[in-house]
Amino acid sequence: MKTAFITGATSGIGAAAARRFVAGGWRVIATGRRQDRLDALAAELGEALHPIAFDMRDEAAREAAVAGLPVDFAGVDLLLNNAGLALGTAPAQGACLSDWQAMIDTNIVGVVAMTHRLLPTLIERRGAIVNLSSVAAIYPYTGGNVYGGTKAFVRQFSLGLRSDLHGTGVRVTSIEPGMVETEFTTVRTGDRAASDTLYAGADPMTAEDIAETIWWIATLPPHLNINALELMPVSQSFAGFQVART
Ligand code: NDP
Ligand code: 8X3
Repeated sequence: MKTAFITGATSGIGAAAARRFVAGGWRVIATGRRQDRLDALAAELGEALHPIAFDMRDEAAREAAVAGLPVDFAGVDLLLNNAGLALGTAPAQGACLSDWQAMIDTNIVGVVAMTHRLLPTLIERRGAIVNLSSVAAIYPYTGGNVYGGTKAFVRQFSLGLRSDLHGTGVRVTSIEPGMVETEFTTVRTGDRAASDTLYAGADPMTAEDIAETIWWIATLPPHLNINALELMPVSQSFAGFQVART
């Protein structure tokens, strides 16, 4: 039986992935800060799920979470670095520095630290790392500033890991979705009413769409590696440059 370590499994893509991997016969370690969400997921998915509530930004908590894994869950075959957030929609000149720090600490430091901690077991088991980047890594937009920067880091870190892990059999993938309907938009705007309008009427992708894609990547034959995968809903595409005139 294989084991997936999924960060940010209390909602959205992470919760959908936890359900998908348990349905596929895997054990899942599910993490996030909200204990009540993890309790509900554990009640739903049973013994195949091992929930651990901790803040990804807390170094001691990260270490305790991994060091305290029960023996059945200690060998990790897949690390899904999914926990992440976007805070604020303001341009840089109106942004809050603490929001920027929270995104860097979660989206970059958390991903790097979890990867570093789990690399020995992933190498031993010829496992896989799937990192949640974003289209924001590639296409800049107003208000995307630090969020886009963190996701560009995740993409490049993933490609760099591919090089470093050459010959180990460990697979690494950067997934780069566009709009997915999750609690992400609520966190970003801090306001449900505003978030309802962010993707409203746009027919965004669902968390299940992304979970199914992650499952597909994880269950490909072991000689195949998806390096990077960009996905958008049909309703989303690109626009041009902006020009300021005097
Ligand atoms: P959600 O807000 O639904 O889920 C985010 C998850 O991250 C939650 O489980 C949350 O758990 C966890 N998380 C956030 N901060 C922390 C922290 N400090 N410590 C531990 N866990 C944390 O959003 P999504 O499912 O959409 O987001 C998942 C990933 O997908 C993110 O990395 C996001 O950037 C990326 N993404 C999302 C897109 C979208 O349109 N939705 C598009 C492209 C990429 P808790 O709050 O319980 O701690
Ligand atoms: C965020 C995706 O399309 O809202 O990661 O910029 S999008």
